[in-house]
Amino acid sequence: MSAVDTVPLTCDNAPTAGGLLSENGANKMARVEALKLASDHLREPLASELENEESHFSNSAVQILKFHGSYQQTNRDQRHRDWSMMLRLRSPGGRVPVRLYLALDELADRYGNGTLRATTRQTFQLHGIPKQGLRTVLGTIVRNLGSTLAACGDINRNVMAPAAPYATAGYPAARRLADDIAALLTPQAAMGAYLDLWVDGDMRYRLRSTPKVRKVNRQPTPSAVHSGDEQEPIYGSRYMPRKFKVGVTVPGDNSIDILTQDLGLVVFTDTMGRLVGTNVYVGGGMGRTHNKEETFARTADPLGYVQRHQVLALVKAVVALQRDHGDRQSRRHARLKYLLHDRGVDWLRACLANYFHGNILPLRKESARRLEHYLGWQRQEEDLWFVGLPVMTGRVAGPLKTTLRELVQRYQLELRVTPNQDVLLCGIAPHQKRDIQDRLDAIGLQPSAMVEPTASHGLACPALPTCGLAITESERAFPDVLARFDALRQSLGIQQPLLVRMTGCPNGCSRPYMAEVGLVGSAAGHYQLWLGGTPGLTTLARPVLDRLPLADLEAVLRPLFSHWVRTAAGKSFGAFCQDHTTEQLRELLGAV
Ligand code: SRM
Ligand code: SF4
Repeated sequence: MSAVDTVPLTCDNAPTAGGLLSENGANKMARVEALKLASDHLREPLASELENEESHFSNSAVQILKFHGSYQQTNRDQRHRDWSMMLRLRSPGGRVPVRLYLALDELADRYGNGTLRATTRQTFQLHGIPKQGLRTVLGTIVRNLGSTLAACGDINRNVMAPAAPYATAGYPAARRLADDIAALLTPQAAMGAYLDLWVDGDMRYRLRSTPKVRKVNRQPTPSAVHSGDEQEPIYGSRYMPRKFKVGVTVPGDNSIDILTQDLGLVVFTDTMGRLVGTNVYVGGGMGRTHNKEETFARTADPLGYVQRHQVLALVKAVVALQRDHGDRQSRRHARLKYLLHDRGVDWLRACLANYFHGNILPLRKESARRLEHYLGWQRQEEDLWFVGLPVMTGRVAGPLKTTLRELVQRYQLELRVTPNQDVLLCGIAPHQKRDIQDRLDAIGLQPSAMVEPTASHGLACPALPTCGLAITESERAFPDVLARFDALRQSLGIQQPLLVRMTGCPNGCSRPYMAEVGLVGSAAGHYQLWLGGTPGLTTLARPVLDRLPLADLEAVLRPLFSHWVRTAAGKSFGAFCQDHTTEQLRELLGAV
């Protein structure tokens, strides 16, 4: 009998059992909950500590700082503690206006480590900002129409949507819906604290609501949706139990990795491109911890189809349900995916009835999912083009950074970040194409070099030296790892592309558990090997080896790859792995 069979389908107000997890987890959770509650809607002790001369914040202020879009980090290459801040923006659908991009480019040079990093949730991070520079950097971002509010912390994160600026096939509707959801889930009281801290309370920089959101907020909602906190009606004063992630896309375009989102929406439109409704998926998530079986990566469950005028109400309802029922005793068990796992989608559906009075209809049929990367030159609309530029591990540095700045400045091109850590330069007039391509040629981005079979799909998280949770290298090792995969493919005559994702720990920031080959840092120089994800990001991969020495990559994978080309020519590697049990895959690997 599964855990789901034993749980009644009632929707009480008690959170799910969190007793599975360690004392430590529970203590930490209680501490973070208390800090949020005592923070005066995410103001203190951050505000006070910003005024002191210390090089770093206390642990308590660090927890609140996250909600403002920043993590305190140390450079792990140094023996001494070398404090600095990472800053993460929020940019729904990955859109970065010209003025903001130029400001970020300059801030990275003047205050940061001279690079920008495109993230797997479609925004930019700056690394290496000293505490004393934080106010200037954050204030400059806000004054240039950017925001970092709620980019990190226990709250709704950056809303994802296909980055491509296509004007048809539902793309504009998906982008608009992502904007609406981002506006709907913007914290209200925390926005006051945010503006006070970073731009002296200048309300001109308030994140504006959209007309649709204002309309929805005026409509009567079930009382359970309201948190009971008048200043922070959606979240309440303890905000979410844990991070919450939403992604929106169109049928067939799985660039946003929809099954990994807490809440995923697929838009359907009419012949005029207007939204008619969305398919809804709930309870995806990647984070796990090695050797803690109670933590796991999970793909989202289909919930059903919701009509246009009910979509935002449904989004609010799911957030409110997770706010009230997500586990606040143990952070390791606090994501929506654990509610789904423990209680099942039928329980969720029943519970949702308290929060949502609309109709959840049967799922609509979608076309097959593909990981769209939009690299190279593509038509945006009748007389406009965009060009997708591959950015290895999302790191914008050196000649690429200089060229991007020049192109954005000269042609005033909006930039968009893709979930594959690449950037699109948008709104290019036909007569500008030649000069732009000439400049790209000069940094090695000839059209043929923009789409490489392995690199154009690969992802790696930052890991060392900035990430405090990294066990192994990831970003710094990845170019070499990809080159080795390419050499292996070539030596075996393999034509098919390969989707490889790498991380420095099991938290899953580059969504490795959806890849055809996932390398997940497990010990210095060693990686857990996950196989069986598919090119369209439709299936969870399986762990096949716990400690693959990176040095032995070719020796271990060559026999399996040879078997793939011999027996399943034309099939993707992921599909080939799906046809085999984990035991069979292990037997086909070379000796470790
Ligand atoms: Fe992540 C924590 C980087 C996307 C799951 N993630 C971190 C931190 C902040 C480390 C920390 O807590 O101290 C990393 C900062 C590293 C650095 O030096 O910059 C970090 N995560 C990233 C980014 C930059 C990786 C990248 O290669 O781009 C991504 C920023 C996204 C953004 O713009 O918002 C990033 N992180 C993700 C994703 C993918 C996604 O959202 O689509 C996931 C898996 C999906 C999910 O949430 O389930 C992800 N990050 C985590 C987790 C595990 C969460 C969990 O439920 O267990 C942690 C650890 C935590 O929260 O405790 C984490
Ligand atoms: Fe850090 Fe782990 Fe995320 Fe990589 S996967 S950025 S090592 S938390």
